[in-house]
Amino acid sequence: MPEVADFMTARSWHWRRWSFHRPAQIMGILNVTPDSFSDGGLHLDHQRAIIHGLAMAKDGAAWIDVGGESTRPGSTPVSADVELARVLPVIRALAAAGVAVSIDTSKAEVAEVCVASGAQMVNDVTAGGDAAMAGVVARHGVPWVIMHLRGTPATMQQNPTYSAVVSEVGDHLQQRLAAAVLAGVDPSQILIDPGIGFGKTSDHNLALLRGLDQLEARFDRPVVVGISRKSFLPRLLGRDVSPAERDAASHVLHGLLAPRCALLRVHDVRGCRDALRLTAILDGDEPC
Ligand code: PMM
Repeated sequence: MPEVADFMTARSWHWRRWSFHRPAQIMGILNVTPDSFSDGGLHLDHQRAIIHGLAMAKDGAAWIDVGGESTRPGSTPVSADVELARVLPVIRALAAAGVAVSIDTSKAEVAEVCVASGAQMVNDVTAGGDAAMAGVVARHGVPWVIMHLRGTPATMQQNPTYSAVVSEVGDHLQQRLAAAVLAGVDPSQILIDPGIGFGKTSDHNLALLRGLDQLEARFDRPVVVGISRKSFLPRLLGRDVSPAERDAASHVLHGLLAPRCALLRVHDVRGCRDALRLTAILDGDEPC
């Protein structure tokens, strides 16, 4: 296995009927919540959520990531029933239209129902914090994004400290992966995500973005990255910028990150697609 991933060379990974590769594909964010940090409340109405999901797919998102519970710092959890009432009609409609949907949930019960209703991937910010999640993923045989999160959304930004953030995040994901495999998950089902903004300072986030090659090489799995509109961007920019005004900065990073990961989780799909297209053209690759 290489010491670091060679981002000059494209890579692909396959599991059953699903393929992932870098340069990255786009995963459009669809939060059917009242309180997500950027799009909270915008898509709580099912019809509006479905229209937005279809538009993102048309604009070039390979996946639409549907979530019914906010994970913003300090957010409070909701019940499985509430989460399902928010996401199920949206997942059913998008799946029926042929859109590849992932369900952004940390509850096995929610994942089970959503996958049975047409979701093709589970995006779990707690990486199996619910002990029953691995069983659901193993039984259905769908891809599973396991993300690094320190603490809980309620506590994660309270003075996060690491001595070597890239290797510590890798160690945590390795433990989660080992537990998943023990529960019957095939390692080829797994995608890994360093969890940008989840229990990390701006410096930690930057170190992780610079260390994606190490993470990919360590796991030989596709890497998922979510930086879209996150609060470390205004900190890096040195000025106050509202979430809705962070797309330009997000897309600069998306263009730079595209050769280094397999999925970019983004709010503004059209802008991201433009960034990826220009990056590909500049690098002499096939434009998306
Ligand atoms: N970020 C959020 C939610 N879910 N899932 C993954 N895999 N990676 C992320 O970085 C991630 C996530 C928080 O952002 P949102 O409130 O805009 O959904």
